[in-house]
Amino acid sequence: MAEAVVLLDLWVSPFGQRCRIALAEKGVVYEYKEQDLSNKSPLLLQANPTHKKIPVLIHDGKPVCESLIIVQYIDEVWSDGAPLLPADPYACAQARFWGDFIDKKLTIFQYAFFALAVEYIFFPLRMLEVLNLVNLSPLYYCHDSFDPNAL
Ligand SMILES: N[C@@H](CCC(=O)N[C@@H](CS)C(=O)NCC(=O)O)C(=O)O
Repeated sequence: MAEAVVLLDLWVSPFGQRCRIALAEKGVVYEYKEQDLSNKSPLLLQANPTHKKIPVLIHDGKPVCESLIIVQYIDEVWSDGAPLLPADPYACAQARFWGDFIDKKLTIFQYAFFALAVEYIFFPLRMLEVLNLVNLSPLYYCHDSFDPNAL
């Protein structure tokens, strides 16, 4: 029977992308299960009760959490494919250093980008809310009950 491999993931996640690249490099066939992080599934909560985060690789019913650990696990389990990390210990340490660097530094920019994007999307609504408070809202002036003589 073929091994069951499931990836709990979210398309935009850089951590998930890391695991998808590793699985693709090794040619592993797996089931992709997109997760809604605003309403976490019982499967995600059960598979990663400590952090409750994606990605989670479930291999034959056993969950593996944390993207760098998942990548290492993929490399070790599907060892017949080309290795993901260099054989030379020093080169391997360098590769791990950059993986860790990305976790600590680059992802901060990604989070900041999304936070800013959300700010920009909601900016017009926030502006209307503030203008409404001081009766300057265009919505207020377009309202049926607006009577300029009453000013
Ligand atoms: N260190 C973790 C980070 C995983 C992570 O931050 N995942 C985010 C999505 S990109 C998540 O699941 N967030 C949900 C939450 O924080 O509740 C890894 O490398 O797998």
